[in-house]
Amino acid sequence: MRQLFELCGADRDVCYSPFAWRVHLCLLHKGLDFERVPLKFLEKEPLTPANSKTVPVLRDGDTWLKDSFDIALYLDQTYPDNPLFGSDIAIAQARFINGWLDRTVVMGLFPLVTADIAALQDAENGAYYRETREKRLGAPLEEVQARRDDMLPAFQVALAPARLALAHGPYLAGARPGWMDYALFGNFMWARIVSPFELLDTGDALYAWRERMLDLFGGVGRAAKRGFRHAA
Ligand SMILES: N[C@@H](CCC(=O)N[C@@H](CS)C(=O)NCC(=O)O)C(=O)O
Repeated sequence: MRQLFELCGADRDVCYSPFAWRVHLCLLHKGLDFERVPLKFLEKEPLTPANSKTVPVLRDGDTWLKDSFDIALYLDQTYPDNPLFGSDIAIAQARFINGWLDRTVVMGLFPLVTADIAALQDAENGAYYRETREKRLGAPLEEVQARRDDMLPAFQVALAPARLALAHGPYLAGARPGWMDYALFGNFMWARIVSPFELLDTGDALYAWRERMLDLFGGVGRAAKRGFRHAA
């Protein structure tokens, strides 16, 4: 049995964790079947076999894994066909990219949608989210998010390395998508599901890349349920 434990809002069909989306797409890339297990923030008990307090967690038979990067490495080691990375050098480079994603992209995106994420939670999970995240941000979520139009240009500039790479092929990994594409795209899935706020201009090479990514695997990203009201 293969299960992907992810994060959901009050509506269990609204699964938005950027890290879980990375793994979701890596599993599809490998052609592996899996069951999605949506969990709310405070539902930590199912994660204990992986010794984790965060999602994603992957259960692959008797093997329990945590951390999206370690899960991607495991998938390539265990199911070598159709590699996500391709070589030891690619893995080392991916570690650097993972750091950029987690520190620059996730941290840059989080303030832009932070109150929208709170709006998806039920009362108990919303209170947990607000308390932990307001401590992190040092201000009320709504106050931070109210400045998102001013913060957006800096976020778009921070994406420049990915934009430059797309001058050389349709995907960051080249002619076909790889871990790097899924890892960056997971963040756009996060934003798409939690918020109506548009991050990219239509003329941006990343906009066209995001459209291609939304179409992969039968359009799984495009079909994912969005949580905010008046969603298209
Ligand atoms: N480095 C981890 C990060 C995972 C992570 O931060 N997950 C968040 C959801 S996006 C989480 O589970 N948070 C639980 C909490 O805040 O209680 C990975 O790549 O999997």
